This record gives sequence, structure tokens and C-alpha cells, in this order.
Amino acid sequence: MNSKFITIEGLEGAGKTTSCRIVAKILYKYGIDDIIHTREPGGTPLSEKLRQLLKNDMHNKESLTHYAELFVVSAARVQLVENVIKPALARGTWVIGDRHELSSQAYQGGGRKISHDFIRCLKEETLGNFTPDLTLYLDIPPETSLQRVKERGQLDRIEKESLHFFTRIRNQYLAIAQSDTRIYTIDANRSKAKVKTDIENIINRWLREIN
Ligand code: T5A
Repeated sequence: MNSKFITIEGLEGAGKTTSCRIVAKILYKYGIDDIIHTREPGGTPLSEKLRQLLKNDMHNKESLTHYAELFVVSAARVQLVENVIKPALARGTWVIGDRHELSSQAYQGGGRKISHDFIRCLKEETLGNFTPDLTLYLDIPPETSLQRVKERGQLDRIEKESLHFFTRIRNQYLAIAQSDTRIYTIDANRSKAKVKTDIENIINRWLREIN
């Protein structure tokens, strides 16, 4: 079986990191053990610096504009895709991504209200038709997201945004997921065990389909 790119999406605290590990365990059971994990923004030395730039809200009191924010996450993504993800897939390594381009559509599109067409053009110019083979969208209400984030401690620049901002992001995720058959929506506002069962069912079925 050719290597694949699987991504996990959702609001802060949706359980993406936890789910990435679950997906890897399922793949191991199928004998797929050549796997790397990526996160966005991040995953290369330069992309990790851009991640800090995105999360930090103290740039000598200069705020990051919405377009600059889109360019920062897009720049980090191009570095990661060209220098890590594509080479990995080319040598037969599977890639499990904690966030990818759908995050830009949801956060910068839904959250920051940048036009969908502009985000799509930027993506097509920079990455062409490169896209994940499968995406799991972990759906949680923004209230749950903010509660989990607050329990973790100090908030970063984006986590300090309003409930309305995260509601727009969630709505955007749901709308896009509904129109794209490669995106599976999982109700992640349930116990970890139930979410895990859903992930297992989806991945097992998908692996049988593509095999
Ligand atoms: N961003 C990113 C953009 O704006 N545009 C973009 O294009 C991209 C790529 C990334 C930030 O960048 C923004 C979005 C983000 O603001 P990040 O630090 O990577 O920031 O933040 P997240 O990706 O959101 O990661 P988190 O660590 O916050 O959340 P996860 O990974 O979704 O959740 P996880 O697995 O760490 O779990 C969080 C907590 O919840 C518990 C876990 O035990 C843990 O304590 N939990 C549950 N509790 C109860 N029930 C469940 N079902 C649970 N699942 C997990």
C-alpha cells in the first residue's frame, strides 16, 4: 500500500494530539510502522520559529494583522510540506499530521473572516493540489475547548480570542467537513473511550477501502 497523509483537525483541546497517537497504534496493527508525526505550524526549524511568532502576543506591542497571520501559518506549512512531508511520502513513510490546511480555512477563513477564495488561491499557488488522503475532524463546542485550554494554564495569543471567534471557526469546520468526503467528523465532546472507538472504526474501514 502506498504511504498516506492523515490529518487530525479541530479546536484547541479537541483531543488532536491524543488522536494522532491512536491513529498510529491502529496503523501499527496493520503492519504499518514507518510513520512520522508532524504538527502545524511547526515541524521544521524555521516552521517552529514561525509557530512561536504566531502564538506569542508580545511583539513589542505590535499586533499581527490577520493577513500576516495567514502568511505566517502558510509559510510554516510550505516549509513543512516541501522539506518533510513530501520527502517522507516519497520514501514510503506514512505521515500523521496534527493540523494542516483545513486549520487555515477554519481559523483564518472562519475566525478572521479572510475570504475563502483568497485562502484557496494561496494554497493552490504554494502547494498545488497537495492534500491529505484522510482527515479526522474532532468536533467540540467552543465552550468545551476554552474550558480544556484554561485548565492547561497560560493562554497563547489565539487562545485569548472570544467565544464568537471560536464559534465561527467551528461553524467553518463543520461546513467544510460536510462538503468533503475525505473529511470525517467525530463528536469529540464525549468520553475519550468513545472517541477512540469512532477513530478505530473510521480508520479500519478506510484502510479496507483503499487496500
Ligand atoms: N492555527 C494553526 C491557525 O490559526 N491556522 C493554521 O493554519 C494552523 C495550522 C496551534 C494554533 O495555531 C492555530 C490554531 C491554534 O491556535 P497548538 O498549540 O498546536 O496551536 O494547539 P492545538 O493544535 O489546538 O493543540 P492542543 O494541545 O491545544 O489540543 P489538542 O491536541 O487538540 O488536544 P490534546 O489531545 O492535547 O488534549 C487536550 C486536553 O484535553 C483532554 C486531554 O487529556 C488533554 O488534557 N482531552 C479530553 N478530555 C475529556 N474528554 C475527551 N474526549 C478528551 N480528549 C482530550
